[in-house]
Amino acid sequence: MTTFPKETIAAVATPPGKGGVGVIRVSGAKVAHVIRLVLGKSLHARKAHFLPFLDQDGTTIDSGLALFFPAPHSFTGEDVLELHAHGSPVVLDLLMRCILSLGVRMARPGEFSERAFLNDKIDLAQAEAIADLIESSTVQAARSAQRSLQGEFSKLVNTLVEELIHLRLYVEAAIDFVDEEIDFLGEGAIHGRLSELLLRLGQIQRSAKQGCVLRDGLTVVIAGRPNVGKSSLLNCLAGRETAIVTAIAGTTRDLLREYIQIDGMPLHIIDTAGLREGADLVEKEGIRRAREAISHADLVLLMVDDRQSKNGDHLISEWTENLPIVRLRNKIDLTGKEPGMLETDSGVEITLSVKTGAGVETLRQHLKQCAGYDSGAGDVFLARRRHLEALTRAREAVENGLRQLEEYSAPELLAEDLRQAQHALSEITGAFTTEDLLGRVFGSFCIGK
Ligand SMILES: Nc1nc2c(ncn2[C@@H]2O[C@H](COP(=O)(O)OP(=O)(O)OP(=O)(O)O)[C@@H](O)[C@H]2O)c(=O)[nH]1
Ligand SMILES: [Mg+2]
Repeated sequence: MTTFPKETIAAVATPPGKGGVGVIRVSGAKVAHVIRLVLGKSLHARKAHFLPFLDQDGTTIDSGLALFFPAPHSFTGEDVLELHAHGSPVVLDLLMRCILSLGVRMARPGEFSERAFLNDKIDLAQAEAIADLIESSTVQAARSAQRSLQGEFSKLVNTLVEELIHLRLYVEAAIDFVDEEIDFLGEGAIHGRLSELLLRLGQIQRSAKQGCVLRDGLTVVIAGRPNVGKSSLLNCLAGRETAIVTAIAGTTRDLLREYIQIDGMPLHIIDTAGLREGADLVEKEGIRRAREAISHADLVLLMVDDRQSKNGDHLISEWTENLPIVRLRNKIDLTGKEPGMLETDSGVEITLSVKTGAGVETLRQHLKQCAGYDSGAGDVFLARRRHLEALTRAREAVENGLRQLEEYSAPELLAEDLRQAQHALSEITGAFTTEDLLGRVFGSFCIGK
């Protein structure tokens, strides 16, 4: 675990720029010293004081509210001072300079949250939820982040960790008392508990997956031959004329990005240059970029003109192995086909007309389904890919353990799998961490958090 931080840190906690109020936060052992010198008097715990803020020669920099939260009852668990000044960058700069001259150093990004974590005020998933709440771009994302921040996600994970600890004790007892008459492992009880554990892991995984989509959004790339209606679809989904649409093949050359929401689910949609041979230099570059965008997509909408018989797969098949593809047959207003969705051998195919709008709603609903998103689901908590990965590792370990038990009756191997599963889950809440993981988590925060 990281060494206990000794230095006192300070940062402006409000966003850069001008505003009604600007807040400076100070945390650490030197807070009392800062209070004495900047405020000239002592403060009552957790009471708002309206006071002048003084610089070293006693001149008033500004007046405002000062709040003192003595350790351990503060956000970081250390002594914390908050100064609420006027939101002027100059005033805040002067105040910061004054505080930093008292042996306090500038906080690194996320350092307040990191200290809160190191002092056991919050766990790692909650610390991440703070950053996610601040960054959230939809109401649903904010609500889910709040749920994680209040510890709902951690509570679920901790219950599973407890169960794993019990199971490990049980299995290890069975190994130690192998000669006893009672056959612990043969009873079927352990089998049932493992299956139950897998079920619950699966539920959390589903919920976390939704949380991940809510946080990061799905990246959807529209690809296909020139002139099939890709840019028209982008405009239609975005609800505005972002892309130029003409009857000339090769209209789009650059990648065009739009950020949209479908019933609260964030989507990054990318329109690309039509794929074809023999294009000019500019279009060739566009096609190269299109291919790159496709290879990084979460989902590809592969569009063809319904008047053409081919499904367009040959255009992208070389570099889209394992990539989810939804096939779109556009311009059905010209062929008279009915709008709708079809399950084919190669996946889902949606017939639509971007021009008349027929079938577009089917596509929108299908995109939600692809992301596993349910706007009515109440118990989603915001999650990160890191959490999903840990949940997957835990699940694989338990599955493997169950197999060891069923196929080889090998309790030693099961015990090791259970240990690994516990380890993976504990990484989510930070009960097991490495310096590297902490650096990655807190380094992505903004200053003052
Ligand atoms: N009839 C009909 N025309 C459509 C439909 N969708 C798009 N179009 C027309 O098809 C032509 C090409 O549309 P775009 O959206 O520019 O096609 P694109 O795939 O982006 O083309 P490139 O950028 O050249 O690759 C335009 O004239 C559109 O108005 C549709 O559903 N029905
Ligand atoms: Mg286009």
